[in-house]
Amino acid sequence: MTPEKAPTYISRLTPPGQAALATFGVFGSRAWEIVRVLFRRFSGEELPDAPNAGRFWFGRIGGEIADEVVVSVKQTEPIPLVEVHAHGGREVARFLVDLFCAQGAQVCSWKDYVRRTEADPLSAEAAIALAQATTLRTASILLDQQCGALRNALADIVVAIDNGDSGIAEGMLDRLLRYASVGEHLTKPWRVVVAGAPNVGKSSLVNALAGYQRSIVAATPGTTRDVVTTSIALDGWTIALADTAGLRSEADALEAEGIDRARTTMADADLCLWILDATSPPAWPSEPPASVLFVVNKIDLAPVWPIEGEAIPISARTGQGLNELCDAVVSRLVPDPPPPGAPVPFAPHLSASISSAQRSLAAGEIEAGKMQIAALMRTQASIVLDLSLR
Ligand SMILES: Nc1nc2c(ncn2[C@@H]2O[C@H](COP(=O)(O)OP(=O)(O)OP(=O)(O)O)[C@@H](O)[C@H]2O)c(=O)[nH]1
Ligand SMILES: [Mg+2]
Repeated sequence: MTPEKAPTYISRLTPPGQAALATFGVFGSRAWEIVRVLFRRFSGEELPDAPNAGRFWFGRIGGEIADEVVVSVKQTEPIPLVEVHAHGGREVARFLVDLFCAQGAQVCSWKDYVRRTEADPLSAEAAIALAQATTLRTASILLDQQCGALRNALADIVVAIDNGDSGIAEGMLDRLLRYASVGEHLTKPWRVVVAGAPNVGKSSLVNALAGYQRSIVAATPGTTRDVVTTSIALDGWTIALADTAGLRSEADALEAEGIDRARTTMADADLCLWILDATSPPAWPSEPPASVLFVVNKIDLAPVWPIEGEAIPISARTGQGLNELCDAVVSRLVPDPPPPGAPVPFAPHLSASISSAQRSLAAGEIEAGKMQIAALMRTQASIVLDLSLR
């Protein structure tokens, strides 16, 4: 499609819903032409034919009903890109989008907009992921990737291959894959499950870590029936913490269903905190989970069994030992955190492609490996127009 024939898009860049302001991006060869038709300056003067990037104007868009807006020119080359800052709210947004569509613009989602307007596909994907980051730590790693950390590392690997240093390139790919697990969890939380026998203090621990009373705590064994998940962040890593029903063999039908759910959650978790009670004989798991930390709770009371070995002593009631427990969880989940600026494959499909390229190099298929890395740098996730915005 020639640039003239390519559609001009309008996209709401701020989330839908109640807000003071909404920002729209208008992108395409007719972006400025459409804005000129719709926009009226308060001074009554016409907008210029060809504006410079960085210029902005205050005025109105609409007829009898109109919204006050600021129009700003973000880019003129290679394709014009204009932002419209209007009032927020669903109806105002719908009204403005309809006006642009009546002039021939097409609606696209903000993700699609980022992919179309960002020259580097990896930067675009990192920018999209960045919008989902919930902690400063995960956001700063994604920001590094948006600024080119991964792209530059991949470019260096292609250079190494071109220089005939495929062994060096393999090592470089290996270093990237060190951070595959971290990369996968920048936008998706680690799953940590709190499990153990009834009444050992699982819900009390979840509440202590969450900082509020998320789960019901009671002296009656079998209080928690369903899986209760809480979002927390430890050392900047996001975690979905799941409280579960206490595991025991004698249980009524309802509790047995909760126990089934607890077992499924344990099987899917990245880490299990298996809680033991210092004040009753230890109830160990019948099958130890793949990744587990043993935690002895209620150490504010006199223990009835000798607590030794690697179990972490805590009191969910007084908070004793919780810092040590959090440190142990973080070291288990992220033993090797990436330093600032490090390249991180920030999505599972990136790590999968890097692994595949590494396998090709290891098998002596140098050209195939190089092509896989080059393809990764051109990766553009499929663009789906989100017409639901209209
Ligand atoms: N002294 C003391 N009591 C605690 C501590 N943690 C929990 N408890 C008490 O132990 C009892 C059970 O606590 P829960 O947190 O409900 O235990 P649970 O493991 O979630 O129990 P179920 O949901 O029944 O499996 C409650 O009476 C809590 O107050 C602790 O660190 N010290
Ligand atoms: Mg409970």
